[in-house]
Amino acid sequence: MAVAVPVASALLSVLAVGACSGGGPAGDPSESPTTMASATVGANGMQEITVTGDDQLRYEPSVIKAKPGKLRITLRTTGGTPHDLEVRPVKINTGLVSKDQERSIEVTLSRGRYDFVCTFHLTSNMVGVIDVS
Ligand SMILES: [Cu+2]
Repeated sequence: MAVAVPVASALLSVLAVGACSGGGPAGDPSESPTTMASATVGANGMQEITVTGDDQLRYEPSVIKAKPGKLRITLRTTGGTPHDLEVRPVKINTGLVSKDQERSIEVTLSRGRYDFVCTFHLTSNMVGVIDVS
């Protein structure tokens, strides 16, 4: 029983507050370069990865390689545009992360590919993938 759902649900109320953005033009749909990084294993045996979100509405890395098991994902926002990070199939969300802040979530994943998205910038294709193998 190592599921981190309570943390995520506690953060959802924060999300609802910031959900109404201006909805301006989506900007240029320039091809977002795909960057890849592997999760590292911390002293406690848990896999960890830090993902940044920037003002170009991109995640870095956008592809996370991990092994099956527990993975801690930390989202750090580097620009003035706040972001969140939601692992789609399991609906675990960091909540809104403002400039120079970071928040972590823990997910337990088996083999497969899992989409993660910024729920605020989904239409700008701010997405990534966790590749568990
Ligand atoms: Cu975003």
